[in-house]
Amino acid sequence: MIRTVATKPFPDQRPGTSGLRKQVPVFQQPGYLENFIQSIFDSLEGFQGQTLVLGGDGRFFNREAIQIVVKIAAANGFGRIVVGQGGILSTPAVSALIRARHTFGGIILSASHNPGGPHGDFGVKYNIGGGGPAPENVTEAIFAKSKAISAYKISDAPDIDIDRLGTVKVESMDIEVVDPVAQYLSLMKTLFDFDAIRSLFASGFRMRFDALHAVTGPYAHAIFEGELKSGAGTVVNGTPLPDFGGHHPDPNPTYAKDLYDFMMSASAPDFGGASDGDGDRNMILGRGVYVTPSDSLAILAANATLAPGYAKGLAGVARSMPTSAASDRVAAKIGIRSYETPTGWKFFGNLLDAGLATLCGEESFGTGSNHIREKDGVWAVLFWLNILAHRRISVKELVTEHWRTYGRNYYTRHDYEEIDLNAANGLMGALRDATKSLPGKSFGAHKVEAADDFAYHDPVDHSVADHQGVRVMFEGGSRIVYRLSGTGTVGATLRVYIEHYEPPAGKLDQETQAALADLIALSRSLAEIEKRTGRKAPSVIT
Ligand code: VG1
Ligand code: CO
Repeated sequence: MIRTVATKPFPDQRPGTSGLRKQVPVFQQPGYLENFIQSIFDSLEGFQGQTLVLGGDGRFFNREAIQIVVKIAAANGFGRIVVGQGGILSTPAVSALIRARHTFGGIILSASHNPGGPHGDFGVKYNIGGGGPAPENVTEAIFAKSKAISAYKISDAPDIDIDRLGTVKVESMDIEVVDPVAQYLSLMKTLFDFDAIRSLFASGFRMRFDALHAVTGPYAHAIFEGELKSGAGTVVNGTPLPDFGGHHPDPNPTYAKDLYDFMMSASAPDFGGASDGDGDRNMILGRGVYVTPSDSLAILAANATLAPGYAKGLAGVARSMPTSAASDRVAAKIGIRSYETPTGWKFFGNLLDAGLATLCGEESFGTGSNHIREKDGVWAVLFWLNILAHRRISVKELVTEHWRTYGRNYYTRHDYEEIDLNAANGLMGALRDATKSLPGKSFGAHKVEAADDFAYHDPVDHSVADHQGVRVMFEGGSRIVYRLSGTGTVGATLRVYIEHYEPPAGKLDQETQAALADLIALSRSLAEIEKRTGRKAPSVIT
């Protein structure tokens, strides 16, 4: 039976950079998840009888949330739900399923790289029919509905068995429980040369993939060990756990430290990769070398035609504003378009749909292409393996060769987490004001060429997104960028992005923090970080 339940709005349901992300106890309040799901449906039109894809990253509250979404979708008139077995689907797998099955949209239950467990975070993302994150007009419409909601509709049917493959019914809606990996794997086979990668492994090439006890475990076991015969034990931490084993499921040198240290050790294999909670991020390492995400995007762009899915060449490369300009240099050299968008994958959607860009990337360990409308961790690892299978050189050689051709964009991101919200807003306000007076000023060897608060004019739908971060650009291509995180759940997080360009003939083998030392010091004094936030140093450096 369908029930209509009276409810009151929760005023804090504004979706951020990627969906609504809150601490688990917030989501566990009676009616909280129900309200948000009903608000999503209230903001949509024309879904009666249509199909919705549903899955999550297996974190704490995933299974309960799946049942609630199913019952609200049934009560609101969806015709079918395609759900991953056990409630599991990575973010890229959801995007792939939406596209392959031409569904109305999808719901992803994840707080991505944020920790999970009873005291961790939970999240809900709505993806549109093209497979990408809901654009701003949709998320704002959801927020508006959430502020005015007075009731939600829900079926009182018993819970469904999400562990058994097959189709069952709730009210008049079909629920199809599918293998989370199958369709994704078939898509990867159309893009990459699996035979070449198999021969690479057969030749003795060794890798380690760290799934960080998050959603990519099942994908990695099936694809690397199963299809590509990478060898038993290639995948570590391959079982999704509700609390990710107590760790941040975030593939960077800080939170994937075991993998990082292993790759820097004497017993390192040839290649290392990791992915995040929901499977859309990636970290790439070689023996004794860590590849920055910005460099990874540039290197994939420069070598893309080695992969069958990109053999005809790229239309263009898009990167988020704080991402280093390394990919711009590749685009300029091979004569393709390049774009600079605000942070967040949703801004790539129009460029991909319009065929203006093929590859996209963010400095935050996100890389992807027009195969779906999300960033894709396992895809990035496969792309690297495909390139290495053809080049048969080490990761270190490939990276060094790249720098010798294009120059090196030394790059680091310094995060100041959980700082006071007012202090953070004051700091950003002061920087915004300073943009007018900074151009022309010199700080040691660095002369400011331009400064602004980044605004993006979408070339396809002509929408404008402003206040996307303060950029201070110096002569010679160095940059400092400041912005506040849209995904944190406690206080504010200030992100400071620091970059210096060294031409091909310059010093290419310095340690990153050392190479950037004077700009790092300037990034702190320019924004008065210690005075305003009390922090002498960042909490995370990537
Ligand atoms: C962060 C990253 C951003 C990324 C976003 C979602 O956002 O900086 O590049 O798109 O997370 O990634 P913010 O606003 O906290 O800087 V994920 O893996 O959560 O989908
Ligand atoms: Co993620």
